[in-house]
Amino acid sequence: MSVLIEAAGEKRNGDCDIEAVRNDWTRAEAEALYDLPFSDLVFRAQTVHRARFDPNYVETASLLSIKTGGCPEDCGYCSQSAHYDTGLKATRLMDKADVVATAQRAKEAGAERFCMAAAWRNPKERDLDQVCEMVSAVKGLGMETCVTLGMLTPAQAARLHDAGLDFYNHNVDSSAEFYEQIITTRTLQDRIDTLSHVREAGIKVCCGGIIGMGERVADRLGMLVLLANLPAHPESVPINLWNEVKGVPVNATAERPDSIAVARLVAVARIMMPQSVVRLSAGRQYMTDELQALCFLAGANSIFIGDVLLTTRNPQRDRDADLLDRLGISSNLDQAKQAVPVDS
Ligand code: SAM
Ligand code: DTB
Ligand code: SF4
Repeated sequence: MSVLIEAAGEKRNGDCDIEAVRNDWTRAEAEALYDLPFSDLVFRAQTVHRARFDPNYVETASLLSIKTGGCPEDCGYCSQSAHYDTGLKATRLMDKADVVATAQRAKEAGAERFCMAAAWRNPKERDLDQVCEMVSAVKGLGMETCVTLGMLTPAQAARLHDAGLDFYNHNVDSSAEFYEQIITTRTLQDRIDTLSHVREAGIKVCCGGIIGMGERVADRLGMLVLLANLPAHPESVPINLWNEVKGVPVNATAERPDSIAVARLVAVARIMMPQSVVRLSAGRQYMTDELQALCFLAGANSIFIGDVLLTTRNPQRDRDADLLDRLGISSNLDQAKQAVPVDS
């Protein structure tokens, strides 16, 4: 295969850098990829994808909000921030037994990974004791584990690792410039510090961001450059399309990207981070089957299953199973014991 592709202002052979895992991406290169003729971009992304992944397999993860709302952070997109009146009722940390029972149901419904999320700035030691127990118990069910608890110290990351945690989710959310417009209570550098504590503890990194908050295409690409230039690429890259929440500041600026823009971004993420699993995360409720198919073609290879994400909606499990079936994509949903809703 030899396809000449214009990228970064120069003619490059489309198959020569498939093996390259780089951490020195420039915005100009990301823009040049994004602006390729659509067919060239998707072909290149699919070629990169096939070099490392089964193109007909999609990973399934399930989410649970183990501590909802009342969060001291002011993330301008989030239903759980105590800074905004979103109508959400804050809850206490769930009991371990309820978390494990929910994980068991998620496993039976076809989830490979179970991600537990808490609306904290950072976990208190007493809370971390309980989360570590939850992680060990969910791991004991034979599922991959992920938690997202806000900022961590190196010692807290080490404790989670010792409890058997596989992934820690902590997003950069957007470009450095746009980040400052949507979050003021913690800096991007705080987040990057937590990511390095997670990495140093030997936990795999899940890190991505959100589109559709009123940012420019340049911000979306700036976010991908940030992710791709981390010391090591995140093993997992969630791309969230902002799920509408009433009462938050982002409402004023939000503009949902068109389908072609979403597919282009996924393709660029796949090319820039060839070894990472790219997850179509929040916002699939707004996507047509055709757009999701295009995103899988562009290199997305993971989804959240279950009717609810944390506080917002997700497509129903049976609809996902039907879509993957029609696309000839296999997943753990095929092995699911029963077609039960994840959140039942
Ligand atoms: N509190 C933790 C934190 O922020 O680190 C973890 C939970 S937080 C809900 C995890 C991520 O979900 C955020 O960083 C953001 O990228 C994404 N997110 C939150 N609200 C969203 C929404 N309404 N639509 C899309 N993504 C959202
Ligand atoms: C991520 O990037 N997306 C997930 C997970 N990490 C924790 C969260 C999506 C949340 C969507 C908004 C909600 O349901 O409250
Ligand atoms: Fe809190 Fe996380 Fe929501 Fe920010 S995204 S307000 S840290 S729950």
